[in-house]
Amino acid sequence: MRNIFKHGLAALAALGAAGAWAGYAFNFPEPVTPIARETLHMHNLVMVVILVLFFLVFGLLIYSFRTHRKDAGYKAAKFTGPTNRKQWLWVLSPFALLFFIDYVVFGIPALHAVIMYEDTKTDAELVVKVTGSQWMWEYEFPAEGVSFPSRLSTPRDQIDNGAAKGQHYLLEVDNPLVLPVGKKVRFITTSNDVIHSWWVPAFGVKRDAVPGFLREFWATVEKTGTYRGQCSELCGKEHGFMPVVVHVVSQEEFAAWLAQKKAALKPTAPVAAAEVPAAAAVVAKATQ
Ligand SMILES: [Cu+2]
Repeated sequence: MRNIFKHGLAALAALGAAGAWAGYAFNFPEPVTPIARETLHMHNLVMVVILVLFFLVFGLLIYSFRTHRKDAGYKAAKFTGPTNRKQWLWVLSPFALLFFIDYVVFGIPALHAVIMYEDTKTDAELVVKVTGSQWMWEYEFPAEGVSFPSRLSTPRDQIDNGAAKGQHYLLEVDNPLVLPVGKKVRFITTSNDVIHSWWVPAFGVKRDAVPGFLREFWATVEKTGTYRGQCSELCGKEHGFMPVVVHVVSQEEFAAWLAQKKAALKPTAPVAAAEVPAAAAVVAKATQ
């Protein structure tokens, strides 16, 4: 018994050691888009309300068990349902309270968040098409005729335990997506093969990339920096090897990057129907 206790303590101490938790944070990543901020706000609001309800209800239960017990001389009531006004009030008030919390306290901000999330078009200054494929992402700026693949750049040695793992192990790519800070970017996402999901936690956006469909989301990143994410829809054996890396830079740096990309890459032909390239491809195929 003593040994178990000792080993338990040692295990706890090991878990508590700072090294064991390196790379883990207690809270969510710092939100850098309006959507991420709103989502975190909703989460915090719900957590506070449900914790208050939890302690209130359990407090009442424990109080009731203690006060209304038989050996303290309490006589149980005989009624089986509410009969007078006071009893009806006791029955209906928790219902009314929960209704209010659900539809007003949570409902209004949640509705606001969902409407905001879906508003991909208002004031969007840039369109980026994100195509998932097994196992990499392809980014396209349809208006600029620029597209490029973004693949995992972690060396194979690190994956096979032949070398020490780097700081951004499995979260680094050869060609990161570059975006300007403070600009609303409309993302259009689709897939070449199976369902993938483009996810950057700090942006608060995660949207499935579904073959044959165009799905949208948006982000206005308010802070420059490098943001990392992952594919978050099981998409095959290298699902864990298609990270997302986004560099958010100033408008000038973005313009310079785009110009350099344009010059370096063979530009794709400007797409006439930029809104529906995948649909156009399907139609072209069907008419062949
Ligand atoms: Cu994937």
